[in-house]
Amino acid sequence: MTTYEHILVETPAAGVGLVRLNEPRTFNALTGPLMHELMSALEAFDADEAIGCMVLTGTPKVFAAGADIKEMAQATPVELMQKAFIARWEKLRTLRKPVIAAVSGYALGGGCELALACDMIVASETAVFGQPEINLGVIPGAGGTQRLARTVGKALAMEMCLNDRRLTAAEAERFGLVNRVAPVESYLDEAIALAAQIAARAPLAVRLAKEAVNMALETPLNAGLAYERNLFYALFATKDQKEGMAAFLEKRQPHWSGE
Ligand code: DAK
Repeated sequence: MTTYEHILVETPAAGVGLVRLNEPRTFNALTGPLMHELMSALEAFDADEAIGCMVLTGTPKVFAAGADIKEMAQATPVELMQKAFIARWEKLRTLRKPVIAAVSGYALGGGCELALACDMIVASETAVFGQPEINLGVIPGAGGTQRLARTVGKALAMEMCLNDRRLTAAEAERFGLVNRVAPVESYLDEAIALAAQIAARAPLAVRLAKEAVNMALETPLNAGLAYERNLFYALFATKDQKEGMAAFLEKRQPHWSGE
C-alpha cells in the first residue's frame, strides 16, 4: 500500500477503505499537500475492486479545522483560481463509491465542507460543525453555503455562514446534517460497521443509488424521477439483479458478483 505523509490509510474491515487525516499539530488544516494525498487515497480506493465503501476521519479531537489559513493568507485570486486548488476539492464529487465521514471534534470551514461533501456523516458526541470564515473576512468557498442551505435549510445556513453559529453533534442530528451520533469511544467503529454493511451489498446498485440520491439535489423532480427510472432499468442488465431476485424467491442469501 502507498505510504503518505499527511494521512493514514488502512482497510479495517472487509470492503472498507479508511483514510485518517493525520496532522494533529495543525488541527488537520487542509493544506495543498494533505488534500492531494487525501484525494489520491480516495481515488485509489474508488478504483480498487475489493473496496465497496470508504470512511474519512480525523482524530477524536479534530476532524479538520479548515483550509490552511497560513497557505491562503497572502493568496491572490489568480492563485486561488489555479487549477490544482479547485480541482483537488472537485475530485470528491467524482467518486463513484460512497464515502462516510466519521467526525469527532472540530469540523470547521473547509473541514465542515469536506464532511458535507461526503455521502453520510457519523458524528461523535464531541463533534462541532461550523463555517467561521466570516471571522476571516471571507465566506465558505467549498460548498458550505450551498450544501448547508440544502441540508439544514436557509434560516440556519444563514446564521452559520453570517454569524459563525456552530452546531453541536446533537443539533446536527436534529437538523438532519448527520446520520447518527455515537460516543467518542465508538463513533469510528460505528462508521466502519456502517461502511462494511454497505460494502457487502450489490456494488452496482449501491453506486447507482448514490448517483440517484445526489441527482435529487441537482434537478427538478420530473428530471430526477426520469433519471432514477432509467438507472432502475439499467440495473436489469446486471447479474446481481438476477441473483438478488432469484435469491429472494429461493429463500436464500444472495451472492453478489458486482456484475
Ligand atoms: N489553518 C492553519 N492552521 C490552523 C488552522 C487552520 N485552519 N486551524 C488551526 N490551526 C493551527 C493553529 O494556528 C495552531 O498552530 P500553532 O500556533 O500551534 O502553530 C494550532 O493549529 C492549534 O490551534 P489553536 O492554538 O488555535 O487551538 P485552539 O484549541 O485554541 O482552537 C480552533 C482550535 C480549531 C477552534 C482554532 O484553531 C480555529 O478557530 N481555527 C481556524 C478555524 C477556521 O477559521 N477555519 C476556516 C478556515 S477557511 C475552497 C476550498 C476550501 C476553502 C475555501 C475554498 N475552494 C475549493 C475554492 C476553505 C476555507 C477555510 O476553511
